[in-house]
Amino acid sequence: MCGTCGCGEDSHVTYTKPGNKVHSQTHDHQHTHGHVHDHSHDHSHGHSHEIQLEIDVLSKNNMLAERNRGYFEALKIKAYNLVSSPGSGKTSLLEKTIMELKNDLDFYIIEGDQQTTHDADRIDKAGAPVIQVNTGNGCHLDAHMINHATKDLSPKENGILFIENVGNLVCPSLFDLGESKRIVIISTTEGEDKPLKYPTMFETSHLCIINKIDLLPYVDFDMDKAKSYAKQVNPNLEFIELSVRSGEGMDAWYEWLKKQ
Ligand SMILES: Nc1nc2c(ncn2[C@@H]2O[C@H](COP(=O)(O)OP(=O)(O)OP(=O)(O)O)[C@@H](O)[C@H]2O)c(=O)[nH]1
Ligand SMILES: [Mg+2]
Repeated sequence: MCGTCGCGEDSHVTYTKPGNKVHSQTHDHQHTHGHVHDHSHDHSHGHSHEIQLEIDVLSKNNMLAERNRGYFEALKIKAYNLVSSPGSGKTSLLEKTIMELKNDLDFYIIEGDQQTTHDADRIDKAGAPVIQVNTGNGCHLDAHMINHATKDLSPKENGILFIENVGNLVCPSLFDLGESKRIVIISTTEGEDKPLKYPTMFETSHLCIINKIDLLPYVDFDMDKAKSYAKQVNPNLEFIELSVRSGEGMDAWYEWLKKQ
């Protein structure tokens, strides 16, 4: 987990709605977490301490995630946690989905990035309520951030909440946010071996969207292999192949969303 990647030390999280800063906060757990990275000590006696801290951080997160889940269920809100490496097309998928379905469905968006409000600005233009969570040094969203951002967004009953996680195929996989389903996106430019290299992300997802199929003629991406690798780590994973750019496959995505 983040104990090995340096994520979160002194993390200062900010919550921003396009046009106005909501507020910022320093995260408790990130400080606890910070001890894990004290490289001045002798590593030979630090491991059980590190493991205990990781367990504590994750169990606190899981408890908060269950609270979020209860809140979503009470309001019949479907919450989807979108995870992927940077640049696979998460925001593009959301922009197009909002523009094409906003008359039928109520969308609410939480955008996670280390810095900038670029993605929230894009979503705002597409026409859905959005809040940007900047995680500072942190490389994932956690259940506490979602709790906080959800209160600011106040989604209505029967709404759909998309949570665009920080682009990273490792740490976000360990943090339950209380989502109804987790959606992993890979794009054809990333290589088909990602499910084997980053198995936890694929193991914990319900749906795998394979984006940028318009680029298939130009890249060495073996679709069958990609799916079979993903099935090796998660036999129950569903797949949708699409291109946000060309629109091919978007209908299958919309059908999936509507049948949930
Ligand atoms: N060719 C092609 N390009 C795409 C497609 N979808 C997205 N892109 C491009 O891919 C780039 C990254 O898209 P984003 O939507 O910003 O990706 P992201 O996953 O939100 O990125 P981060 O938030 O930084 O992790 C942009 O230049 C998009 O225009 C697609 O279907 N085909
Ligand atoms: Mg994005």
